[in-house]
Amino acid sequence: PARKAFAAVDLGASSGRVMVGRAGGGDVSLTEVHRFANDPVRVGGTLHWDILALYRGVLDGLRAAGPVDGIGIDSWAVDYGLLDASGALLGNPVHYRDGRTDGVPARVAEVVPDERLYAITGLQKQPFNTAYQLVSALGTPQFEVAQQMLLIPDLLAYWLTGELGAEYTNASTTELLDVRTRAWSLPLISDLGLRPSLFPPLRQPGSRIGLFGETPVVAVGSHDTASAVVGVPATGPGFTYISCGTWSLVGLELSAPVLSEESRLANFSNEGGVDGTIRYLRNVMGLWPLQECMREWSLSDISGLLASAGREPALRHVVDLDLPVFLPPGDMVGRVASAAGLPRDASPAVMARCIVDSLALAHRRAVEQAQALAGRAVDAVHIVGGGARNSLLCQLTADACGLPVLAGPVEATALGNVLVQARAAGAIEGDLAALRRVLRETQQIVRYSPGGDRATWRAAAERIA
Ligand code: LFR
Repeated sequence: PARKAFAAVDLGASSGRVMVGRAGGGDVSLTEVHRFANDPVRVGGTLHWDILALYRGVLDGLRAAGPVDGIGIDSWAVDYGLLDASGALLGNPVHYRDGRTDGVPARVAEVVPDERLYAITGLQKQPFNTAYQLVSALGTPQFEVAQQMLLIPDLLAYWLTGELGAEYTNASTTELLDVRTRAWSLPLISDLGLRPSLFPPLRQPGSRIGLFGETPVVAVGSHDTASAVVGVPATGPGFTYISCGTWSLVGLELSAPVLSEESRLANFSNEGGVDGTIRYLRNVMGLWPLQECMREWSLSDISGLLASAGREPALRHVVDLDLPVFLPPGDMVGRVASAAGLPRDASPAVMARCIVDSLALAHRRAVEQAQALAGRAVDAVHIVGGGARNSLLCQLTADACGLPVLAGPVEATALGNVLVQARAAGAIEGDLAALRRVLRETQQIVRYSPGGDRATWRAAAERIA
C-alpha cells in the first residue's frame, strides 16, 4: 500500500504535541511538528485545564503539519467538558488532581457498593474517575443545564468537526461503562443520579468522526494509554507493559476482564483497548513525584539529576509511591522526605534516588500482582513512553522484577495513534500483532538484563508491602 501521512495529536499532563506519522506497507516514522505547554490554572480554588490554550496548540500544530490524510487525537483519561443545549462549553474542564472529589467515593459507596461498581465497570477505584467527578458536580448550576458530557479528546474532535461522540477506550475509564457489554451502564448512571442523555453514542477506534476542512478526523485509542499499548513492540501474549510517564500504567493485555474480589482489592482496572482487548492494569504513581520535586527545586536537567542519583547507594530510602498522599500537587519534596524519613533539605540526588528506587519497587509489585491475578506468567517487561529514556529506572525495574526490560519506543502513544489511523486508511494491514511487528522492525528498542541481588530486592519490596 502507498505511504500516507497522519497527524497525531497527543496531549499529556505537562505538554501537548502534534506529530506527523508517515506509514505504509511495513514502515512507520514520526516527526514532531509542534509542542506546546499544558499549564493547569487554579481559579477560585479549583484546578482547571486551560482548554482553549490546548485547542490553540492543536490548531497551530495541525497548521504546521500541512496536508495529511487523517487526524487522530489522544489525551489523558477521565476529564471532560460539559456542553449546554447550544453546544457551548460550560466552564473550563477541571483537572483530575483537583480536590473536589475528596470524600465522594465514600459517599457513592453508600449508594452503589464498591463490589457492585467493580462488577459492572471493572474499573480501579480512583478519586478522579469521571463518575466521582460528575457526582461531585451534581446540583451545581452548570451541571443542571448541561446537555452533553465530552471527554477531552472528544471535545477537541467536536470543535474540529461538529460531531458528538464518545470514543470507547477513553469512555471505559469513566467508571460508567459496562465492562461486559461495552456500552454505557444505564442502571449505574441512573443510580448515581446522572442523566443518561448526557452521554453521547460510543464510537470505536478506527471509525471516522467527521471532517476538519477536507481532512478526516479519525477515532484512535483516544485514551493515551490505549494508544501506548498498541505501540508496545511485543512478540506474543506473554508480556507486561509499563507505559511510563507522569503515570506508570502497569499491566497485561487480555481478551476478557478479571473481576475477582482479589483483583478489586488490588485496585486493578479492566480498561477497554483497541480491537476489543482488555487493558488489565494498575495506575502506579509514575514519574509525577520526581517531576513535581524538580519543579519545586527549579531543576530542569533530568539527565544530570539521574546521573547523580545513579551514584547514590541503592535502596537506602524507599517509600510506597502508591499512597494517595502523593496524588495532589503541592510540597512534593516535603511529602516524599517525610515518608522516607529524610530531612526536607536532603540533596536532590538523594531524593531522586529514593523516588526511582521506590518506583522500581512499585513496578515490581504491580508486575507480580498482574500475573498472579490474571493467571498469566510473563517473560519480559516492555517500558514505553518517556520513562523508556530513563536508563536508571529501566535497569532498576529489570533488577526489581527479575525480568528483562525492553525499553522503547519513547513515542509509543503517538505511534499507536498513527498505526490505528494508518490501518483505517488502508496504508497498513493486519491485527495488533502485525502493527507491533512494524514497530519491532522500525523502532529503537533497548534491552536491560536483570541483575542485582534477588534477596536484596525481595527485602526492599517488603518495606513497602
Ligand atoms: C495517563 C493517564 C492514565 C489515567 C490518568 C488520568 O496519561 O491517561 O491512564 O489514569 O492519565 O487520566
